[in-house]
This record gives sequence, C-alpha cells and structure tokens, in this order.
Amino acid sequence: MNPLTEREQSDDGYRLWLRYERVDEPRLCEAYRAVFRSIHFPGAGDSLDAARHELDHALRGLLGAAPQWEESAAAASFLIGTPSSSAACASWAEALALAVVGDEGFVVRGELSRGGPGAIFANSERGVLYGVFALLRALQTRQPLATLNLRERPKLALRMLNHWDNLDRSIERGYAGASLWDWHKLPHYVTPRITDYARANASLGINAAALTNVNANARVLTEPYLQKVQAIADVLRPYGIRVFLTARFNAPSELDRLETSDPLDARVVAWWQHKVKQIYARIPDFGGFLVKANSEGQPGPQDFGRSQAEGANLLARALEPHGGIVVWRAFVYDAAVPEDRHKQAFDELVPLDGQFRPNACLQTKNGAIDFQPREPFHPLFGAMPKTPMFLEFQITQEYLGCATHLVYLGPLFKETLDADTHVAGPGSTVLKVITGALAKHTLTGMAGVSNIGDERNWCGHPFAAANWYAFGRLAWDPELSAESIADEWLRRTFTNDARFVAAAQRIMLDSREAAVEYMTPLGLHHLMAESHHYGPGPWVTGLERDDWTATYYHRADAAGLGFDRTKTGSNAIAQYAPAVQRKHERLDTCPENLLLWFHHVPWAHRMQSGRSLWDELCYVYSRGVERARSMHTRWLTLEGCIDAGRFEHVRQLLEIQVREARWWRDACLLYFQTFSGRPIPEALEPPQGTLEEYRTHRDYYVPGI
Ligand code: GCV
Repeated sequence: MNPLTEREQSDDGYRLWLRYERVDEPRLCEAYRAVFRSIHFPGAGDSLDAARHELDHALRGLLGAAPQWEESAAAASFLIGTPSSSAACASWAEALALAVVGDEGFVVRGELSRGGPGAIFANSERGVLYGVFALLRALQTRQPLATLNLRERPKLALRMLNHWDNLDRSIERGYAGASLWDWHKLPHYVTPRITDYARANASLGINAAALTNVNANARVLTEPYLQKVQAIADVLRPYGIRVFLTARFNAPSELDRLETSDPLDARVVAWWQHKVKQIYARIPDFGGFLVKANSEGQPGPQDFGRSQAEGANLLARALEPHGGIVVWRAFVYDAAVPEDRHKQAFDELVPLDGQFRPNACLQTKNGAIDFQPREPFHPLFGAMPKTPMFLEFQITQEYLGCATHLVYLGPLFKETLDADTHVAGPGSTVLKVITGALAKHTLTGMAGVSNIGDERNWCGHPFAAANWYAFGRLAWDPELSAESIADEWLRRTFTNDARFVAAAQRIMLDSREAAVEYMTPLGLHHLMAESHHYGPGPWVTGLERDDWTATYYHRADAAGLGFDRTKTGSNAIAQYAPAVQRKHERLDTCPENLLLWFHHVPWAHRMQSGRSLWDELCYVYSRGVERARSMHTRWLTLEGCIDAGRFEHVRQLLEIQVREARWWRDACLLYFQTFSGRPIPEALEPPQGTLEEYRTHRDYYVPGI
C-alpha cells in the first residue's frame, strides 16, 4: 500500500481504549443487537446524559446502527436507570440488593431473568455512567451477554490523578507534550479534549483530578485562575470527577503580603477560610487541596516551627464545612537531616499519628525513596493506623525511560499492593491498609501522577496509556491482576485478534522486569542521570544534596556494593514490622531482587545461582538486555495484526529501548567494575563503549524537568 494512504488509515491513538470498532464476528454482533434492540433509559441529569451519549456513540460504532430508545420499560430489551430515574429499576432494586453496591457501584446484567431484558442499574447517576462503561468494556472484549453479571462497587473512595502541570503548560516529569489545561485561553476557550479526558477517566472510575503541580504556584488560587479552574470543573463534573488544587503553603504571604503564613496565626486561619469560601462559590463540589510541604524547597509549617499535622489541619479546618479534604503528601525529607532518606518521612510522621483532622489524609509514595523501578513498600503503610493513608504511584515514567521505553507498570503496582506489611499479622497487605480494611477508615484513596499531555495519543508511547488504564482499573479494584488488565487494555486499544493479544500481553508483562534488570537490578536504585533522570548515571556524585546522587545510594567500594540498611548501617529496616525485618535483615533470606537495597554485599558473595555477586550483576544486567531484545523481536512478528502507524511507532521505540538497555548495562557494568576489579564473564557480550564515553555523554533538553 502507498505509505501515505497507510498513514492516513492508521489509528492515531486519540481514542485510547474507547475505540468502538464494529464487532466483526457476525453471530456475536447479531446477539448483541438483539440485546440492545430497544433501550429504556429515562431520566434527566448531566451524568445520565453523558452515559446516554456514550452508549449511543459506542453502539453505533460497535453494532453499526443507532440504538432505538424505548419509552416503555415493558417493551424494552434493555433497561437503564436509578431507583429515582426509572420505575423499572425501583421495582428491581430490592431483588438485586442494589443498596449493597453503594453510591458509585452498579449492577449490569445481560438478562435480568431467563430470556428477559438486560439492565444497568445503580443508585446514582454516576453509578449508571460507570455501569455503561463496564458494559462497553464487556462488548469491546467480546464477552457473551447472556451470562454477563457484573456487580461492582469501588474499593477506594478517592481514585485520583495528580497532574504535575505548571501554569505555563510545562509538565514536571511529563513526556507527552504540554498540559491539557490551556490556562491562557481558559475560561473562554475550553478544548473538547477535556471532555474526552473526562470520558477516559470515567470509563475507569477515576473520580478526582488535582490539576496543578505539587511544586505549587500560588497564583492558581487567585480569582482569575479560579475562573479558569471553574471552567474545567464544569466539564469534568458530569463525568463524576472532582477537581483538587495544590495549595502553596505560604500563599497568604505570597498573594496577599500577610507577614506570616504560620498555621496557628489567626490572620492566616482567616485567610484560608476566606480563600476556601471563594473557591466553593465557583466550584461547589471542589475536592480540596493536595499539598507538598517542607520537601524539596516547598514552603511548609516547619518554616514556622509547626508540625506537618498542624499545617494539614489549618487547611482541613477551612475545608471541613464545605465537605472538602486535605491530601497531605508524606514525601518529606530534609537536607539538614543527615539521616538515610529512606527513614525521614517515617521518623517525622509516625509520632503525629492521631493528630490529623478527620478530613485530612496522608498520601504516601509506594516506596520510601522515589518511584524507582523496584522499591520495597514504604514502611509508613500500616505504621499510622489512626491516619487515613492514600497510596501514590507514579504513572509517568520519570525513572523508567520516560515515554520512550515500553514499561507496563501493572506488575509494579500489584507488587506494592500485594506486599505484606505484617503490621497486624500475616496478610496485612498494603492493599488492606489503603482500603481501610485494617484500620476501618472510610477516607480511602489511591493517586497516580499523570502521564497525560496534549500529544495526539495522550501519553506519548502508544503503550504508555496502558499505565493510565492500569492505574485507574486498580484504583477501582486493587484486586484485579496485572495480566487481566493488560489483556483487556490490548483488546480495547488494538484488536481482539488472539495471536496479537497473547504476544503483546507477553511483551507488556515482561517489560517491567526487563527495565529493572537493565537499569537497577538486585535492589540497586537511583542510578539515573542527574536531574532529567534519563539514562544511566551511576557515577553521579557531589550534587547540592547527597541524597540526589547515585553514589549515595549504591555505595560501591572495593569491598562490595549496596546500601546497608540493617543494624550495622542506617537501620531503616527497623521501621518495618518484625516479620518483614527478619526476612530482609539476613543476606541468605533477603529476596535477591532487593538485596542491594538493604545490604552492602561483598563482591565475592555467593548468590542463589552459585555465582559471585559481581558475576550475577553481569548476568542480570545482560538478561535485562535480552528481555528488551525479545520484546522487540516478538513485536516484529505482529506486523499486519494492527494498523501500520501504531505498529511502526512501537517498532521504532522498541529499537531505541534495545539500544538503551545495552547502554544502561554497559555503562553500569564498566562503572561498577572499577570497584569490583573483576572481569565481565566471557560468556557475556563485552561492552560496546568505554566508561569515559558513557560518563561524558550528555542528553540535552530532555523533556519533563
Ligand atoms: C514534583 C521527585 C521528582 C520531582 C517531584 C518529587 C515529588 O523528586 O524528581 O520532580 O516533584 O519527586 O514527588 O514531589
């Protein structure tokens, strides 16, 4: 085919997983058509309208015909509504125990009784919207409808994207173009893209978005910007998404020249009360504030000798009367404290357990350092039972090859969720901590740092949207598996072709381990190049903060490699429950994929494979490269299964990934070899370049800084 025509016919990725291509299996299509012969969907309301619109649009695409809307429930083949919008739903509510699915859940049935109509019933408009999206998911993945019986209710109350978007539209750690929020043209021009963003989020059940960077600009709290925020909130509302803003702690001083922003000062208290009132006058369902305080240069309560809890409570009190909450980040560490950064948040926050207002929660990163390719779970999970705890993941790939490398994060998310904190005995998983199952909190949530920008396909790499998708699906139901999420994302995003799905799923599931192995195997961490964090930089040292350098973390010397966090070192391990400590404190029981996280290990140490640490390091780095290569070769076998545009895009990016996996491996091994003094085993490929070449290599203008 002419390459120009081929490009025109390619899918540009804009529709994400909401592609409603015609069901091309004739019998299945007929069966679906029979179910949706006539749809009874009464009631007015913005979310019901959004649901109806989505269904209409989707069925036209999937079934090739506009749905027939039926006024009479008795004559309809499919019923949709809430007990207040639909008498049919009201009459079924008790039999279906609808109350049990709560305010946001739904029941979706292919048939209410044998041969009878199908239905989507929920207690709220939002529930109906989520139910419609669940039904569409079933159709897109070609589920048989007769047996379809979904009964879902989200396991977390807040399912939130955190955008690190600046007011100049740059995005900190963003790799997919400029911010979706076009502040300059808002509120007068509101791009329809925001509606599509809302649809994609609602299809996953994401119900909150913090619009602005946690490294905050106080200006967003001024009246002209609040008008712009209002315009965005108005578009998101029908899709069940509440807007949050980041609050710069010294905003009273910065914006209104108050001589202090001390949280206990009456003028400051009044300032925030007034500000919050002003916000709610424009955005009645405003969610609240997300705050990074006294961390990496951000102002905070400690500037005034106050605790993190006193800071959070200032804002919580102002928000309380309006139903808003404070999401206070636990990512705090202090340049003045010479302590292992791993320990600092725990040391600072645990003594404050019980001091936070009921509408304040702590948002804790999955690990104690910073979104590394692999980290053990953060010791704060389970350590503050009186404080609601949100889990924060980074969807954007700051430390995982930005939007250039294919790294499916489902397995990383699951590894954290399934990690056993042992705080209340075996089985006290992070999942149970954040769902409130252990400490019975109702203010529960999960946040993901967004990877979304204004690039046509939203996230840059055609596979990066899978991470937005996986985050959203797990925020709704953290018990889903990474495998099933990959499977449904592939079917919805590309095709139901079984050969494609099986091979691409394999690529996805292998990709995170590949990245860990070619970047930071065996528990190594923070080896990335300075500042932009793209590519290897194990030699990075001597920066303004020691704990921003690689040498601080890997501690390579002639004796060995790794950070001793046991009793003989920083003893960060003591922050975990005794069972977790026992497992990790000994070289022979510590899982090898975290060995160098917790131990400084002699180069000659015998690993489970029988090899020395040095040889094992060489083998694992090399295995990472092999994995990247097989991702690439497997992809090549899929040519023709999907449109040429996306196939080719992924192919080229995988070529870069293979090259850069090798770069990572060669640079790191040559560097660590200067300490081990041992040869790279002969069975393995020799490095392609010299250490000097790798060390002096510079990448300029990497996005996202
Ligand atoms: C928004 C890391 C990133 C920063 C980010 C910070 C945070 O340090 O490199 O860009 O700042 O995490 O999570 O606050």
